[in-house]
Amino acid sequence: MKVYINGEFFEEDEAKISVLDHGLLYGDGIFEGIRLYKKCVFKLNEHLERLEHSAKAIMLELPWSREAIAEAVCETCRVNEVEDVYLRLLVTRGKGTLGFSPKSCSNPQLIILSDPGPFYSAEYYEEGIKLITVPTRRLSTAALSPQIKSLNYLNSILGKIECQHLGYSEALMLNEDGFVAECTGDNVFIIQKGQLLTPPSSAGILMGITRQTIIDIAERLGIPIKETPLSRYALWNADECFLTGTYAEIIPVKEMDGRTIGKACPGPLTKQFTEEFFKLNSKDGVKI
Ligand code: PXG
Repeated sequence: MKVYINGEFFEEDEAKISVLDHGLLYGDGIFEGIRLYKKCVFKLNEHLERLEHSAKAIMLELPWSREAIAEAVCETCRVNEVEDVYLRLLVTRGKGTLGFSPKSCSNPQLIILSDPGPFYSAEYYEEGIKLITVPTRRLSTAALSPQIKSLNYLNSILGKIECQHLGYSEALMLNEDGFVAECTGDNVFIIQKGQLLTPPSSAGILMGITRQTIIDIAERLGIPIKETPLSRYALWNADECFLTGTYAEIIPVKEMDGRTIGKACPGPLTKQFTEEFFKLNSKDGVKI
């Protein structure tokens, strides 16, 4: 893999940043996970808009235009000669002195990594995944906006560690009020009596780009969609449940806290959303 750093490409072992970069020292930076499908960067504009919003929230002035970042993403795909890949784009605060103040940092680093996969096991997509609720709650929105895709993912990492400790591979995380928020890196949907339900932004979730894609598909297909607070009880008794994320794509959920979900996994609407999602993938984006 050739790694992009501020306009240059490096072999993986040669790609380096300073140990005084505040991205490393304090998780002071932001990122996006982006997917290339058949030489088309899916929803690139949406990802770059979200990156700009994260940057604004942490008062990190991006010294590159959206067009320049888009070109860097496409160039990374071309240089790596890939057609389908997962891209991770990071912006660190840059090298500074010790101490939290970002004032000592003047040179943000734009880094683009690419990962050809394989990603999750095929079994998850064919048979569904088992979820378990973990004790660690999502961070309070009053403490840190979940919209900021920051380089500090310890909240999600703790969720991951806890579910793995219990023998599961993915965790359902609740918000402070005990309502369903999301998984460690994926949004959650259920289907109940033909209606698609997902937690609202006020549940303290990242407004996923895949989540929005599913909402758009539902609206187009005339499937009723509601963003509403969900309890664990609602998930246990759902007809269908699935997770969405750039990395995960769409993963059906077969079991939640030991309760089998619905009658078959993947359920019929989950299958339909998955088909529609893959029809869009190589269309709704930017050709490299
Ligand atoms: N929630 C959280 C907390 C996330 O980090 C999603 C939902 C899904 O959002 P999108 O926009 O992708 O539909 C995410 C996505 C990585 C990585 O290593 C990043 C995510 C998930 C898994 C891995 O780059 N973020």
